[in-house]
Amino acid sequence: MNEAALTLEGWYALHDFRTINWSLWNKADDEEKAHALDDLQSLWEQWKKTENDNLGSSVVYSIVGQKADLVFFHLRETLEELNELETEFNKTAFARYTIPAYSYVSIVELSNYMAKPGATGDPMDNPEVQARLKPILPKMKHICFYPMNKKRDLQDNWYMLSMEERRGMMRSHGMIGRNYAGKVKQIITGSVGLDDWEWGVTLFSDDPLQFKKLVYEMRFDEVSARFGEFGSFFVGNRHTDESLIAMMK
Ligand code: 76R
Repeated sequence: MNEAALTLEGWYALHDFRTINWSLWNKADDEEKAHALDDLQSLWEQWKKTENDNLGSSVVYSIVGQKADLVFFHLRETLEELNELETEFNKTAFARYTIPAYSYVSIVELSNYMAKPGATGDPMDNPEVQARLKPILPKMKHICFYPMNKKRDLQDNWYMLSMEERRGMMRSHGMIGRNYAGKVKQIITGSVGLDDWEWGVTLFSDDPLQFKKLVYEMRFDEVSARFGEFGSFFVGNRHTDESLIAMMK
């Protein structure tokens, strides 16, 4: 059997995409709207507290285009906590005015392709590794999310390549990525056995054009050009609780 890449896992991730039911919202009276927004606000306060206590992280973005209107992106220690907060959200008066559009369940993942040879000790004891596995999500202006696979065709099967071949390609991938340091922040979440694709790719930037530049440049790199298969792309703008509430008013 071929050598599997070793992976380290951190917080579980839920990308919860919702469409706003505007016709229902527009029919609601002022009292119903105020109740819905109060519910949303108090849940959001809890998410902030969880983040301040370093027990998880949450961000909310609008989605541009018709695939969804909002994405709630949560990281938590356990799958149970993700489930609880999803149910808690669904119970709010605000959720009554939303329709599920798409969701993605995965876990923050780091692989050992770029590990320094000869490194000793348990990487889980390394504070830098811990910070990457349990990240406080960036509060940058834009988000881009898409799921992806690596191909398993007869000619191009990522999983049949040797560790050396894969490491070489991942090095080239990482070199391209590094050119975007400071401009794009990426969080790779693994989802083999958890959701329909193998990874979720979440990118954050203050300039949405950098998503296009980065993804385009990677298309020419062997690991994406030969092996990458991509799902739907979702792109949007950051919401704070104030901006979302203002938008609904
Ligand atoms: O661990 C590291 O961050 C260093 C090297 C690195 C790995 C191991 C790295 C760097 N990535 C890694 C793994 Mn990545 N990445 C993607 C996409 O659209 C496409 O073509 C692909 C989607 C983008 C845009 C991106 C960006 N990366 C992975 C994996 C797991 C592979 C596996 O295990 O087989 C996937 C699926 C994936 C996909 N990557 C970077 C970036 C960027 C910007 C970097 C540089 C990060 C930095 O140096 O700060």
